[in-house]
This record gives sequence, structure tokens and C-alpha cells, in this order.
Amino acid sequence: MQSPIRKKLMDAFTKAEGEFLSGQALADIAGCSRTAVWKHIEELRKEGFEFEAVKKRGYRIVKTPDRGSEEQIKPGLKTRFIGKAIHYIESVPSTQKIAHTLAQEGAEEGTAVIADEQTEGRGRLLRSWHSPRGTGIWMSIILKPQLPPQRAPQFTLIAAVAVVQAIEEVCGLSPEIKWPNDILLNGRKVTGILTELQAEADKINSIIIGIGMNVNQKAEDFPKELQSIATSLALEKEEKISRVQLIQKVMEKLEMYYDLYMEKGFTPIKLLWESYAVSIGRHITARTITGSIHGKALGINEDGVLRIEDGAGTIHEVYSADIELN
Ligand code: BT5
Repeated sequence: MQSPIRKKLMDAFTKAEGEFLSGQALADIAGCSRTAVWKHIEELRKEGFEFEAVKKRGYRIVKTPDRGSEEQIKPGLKTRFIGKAIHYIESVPSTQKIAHTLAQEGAEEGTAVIADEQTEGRGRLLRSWHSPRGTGIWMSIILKPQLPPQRAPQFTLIAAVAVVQAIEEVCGLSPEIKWPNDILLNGRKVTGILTELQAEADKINSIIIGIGMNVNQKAEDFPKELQSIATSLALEKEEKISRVQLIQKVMEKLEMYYDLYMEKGFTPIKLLWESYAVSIGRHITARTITGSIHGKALGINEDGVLRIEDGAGTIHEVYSADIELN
């Protein structure tokens, strides 16, 4: 956890948006001496922040490491509980694993685990998730809704709506959702969501929402097998994107839609989700572990389950699958 002085300094630099702040102004804001300000700035420099110092004008931030650490996320984060506790770790096997352990140890609702790199990032069904250093958002968020475990799949859809809106607002891009957990830009996957559960027979203890967002990768940063199916926000926008801003926005939107869901149920989320869904009304193939279903995607039901009508007019309800647009 960061010191109160450091938090005040970081807040001041965030608000100044690259403008100079005098040593005295910083000392007043942080309630400390100018020497203490200087010491904190030296510490921040060691962590990768770059400052320009000009006599009589003071300091301005010219570069932040943009990693997703607690001190970068917290200033300006407008949430009540999501991201109030952040565990930032440079390199981990998987943020999901750490979040599971923290949840078991009684972590508060809203606790987030963020890493700069995952060495064993995972998708559904033990598939791997490519999570190289310094380029993406690899984050797991712990929620503790008082609900039966059957409601858990809806959380993938709540998270998908939150991510789509965060991308729209921060990047000005318009992603689409491919049921259940892919966020696409120009038909390529830019984000994947993995919802996991710790539950008893009739009650959820914790939901761990894993969000993997490709942010600043270049085309050559993806391994060969992903180059034709994956993309990053920077590739689509043709400019570098702030991971910190995106993390903050995802947290804000997730909290907003989680609150809405707990208050009003799934219907408003379902409507929003359908407005972003690329597959609805289209002919698709759904590959499940028991076989493939071809047909028209009708929509999702009140549980978030995909409804497909096959050629014979039979309606199938699909709980988990990979879908392909035909
Ligand atoms: C997902 O699985 O899309 C869920 C991904 C969740 C990743 C987050 S990162 C934070 C947290 N910690 C973790 O360890 N995981 C979560 P699925 O629908 O099964 O898709 C996996 C498939 O996507 C792989 O088999 C690849 O084909 C493809 N893939 C792998 N890495 C990718 C990437 N970086 N971008 C786009 N596609 C990728």
C-alpha cells in the first residue's frame, strides 16, 4: 500500500496532466517539506517514472511506467469497492491463481490482481492465454455476490459489457462481443474473459473474473498461431493506449453494471449485451464438448445461455461452446 504523501503527490501530478508543479506547491499539497517531496520523486524515478525538473518552475512528469500498479491506478479511480485493494505483481504464472488464493484467504470484494506479465496465463478448458510483458492488461477481480452458483455464467456477460464500454470510452473504438467471452475488433480477438467460481452447492463464495486485454502489442508480438485471429487496441487505433486509464475504466464500468445487476437483475445487462453481440441473428456453428450444432443464433435467455435454432427448427440451449460465424 502506498504512503499518504506519495498518494497526494501522484494525485497532484495526475491532475496537472504534464504541466509543471513547483516544489513548494507539491510540499503544500502533500503536507510535507520540499526535501521530502524531492526524496519521493527520487524513489519514483527508480521505479521508472521520468520527471523533468526546471529551476523556478518545479517538476513535471514526462513519462510514467504505465503498468497498472496501485499507485497509478488509485488516483482518479472512481469506484466504491472494485480496485480498493490492488495486488500488482510484475510477473506471475496466472493472476487467476493468485486471486483464487486471496479469495480463499478472505480477500475483500473488489480485490484486484494485476500483472505486467503472465508466464502461464490461461483461457477456458485449460487453453493458454498469451500474456507478454509490458503490453497488455492481465487482471483478475474478486466479487462475492450472494447468489446461487447457477448465476455465475452471467458474470462473463456483465464483464463483457463493461470491457466493451471501457474500450469505447478510452479508445474511441467500437468492439463487438462474440458469445460468451470474446471481445472482437474487426473480427479479431482483442480481449478474453474467464469467469471462475469458488462455491458451495447453493451459494457462491467468490467469483474470479479474469480479463486479458491486448493493449499495446505490435503484430509481430503475437506468436504465429495468433497473428490472424488476435489484435491489440494499439494496432486498431494506430496509437499507444494507456493501460492505466483502461484498467480504471474497466473497474468503474464493472462496478456500475454489477450494481445494476444486483439491483435490477439480468434483464438490463442482457439488453446491453445483445446490442453489442455480433453473433445474434447470424448462422453459426457452436462447438461444444459433446459435438457441433449448426443454426441461427436467436439470442441469449435469462441465464445468459445461447439459444440456437437448427435447420429442423429445434432450439438448442448452449451453456458453453466456441462459436464460429458462418
Ligand atoms: C479466454 O479463453 O479468452 C479467456 C482469457 C482470459 C485471460 C485472463 S488474463 C488474466 C486472467 N489470468 C489468466 O490466467 N487468465 C485470465 P478462451 O475463450 O478459451 O480463449 C483461449 C484461446 O484464445 C487460445 O486457445 C488462443 O487461440 C487464443 N488466445 C490466446 N492468447 C491470446 C491473446 N493474447 N489474444 C487473443 N487470443 C488469444
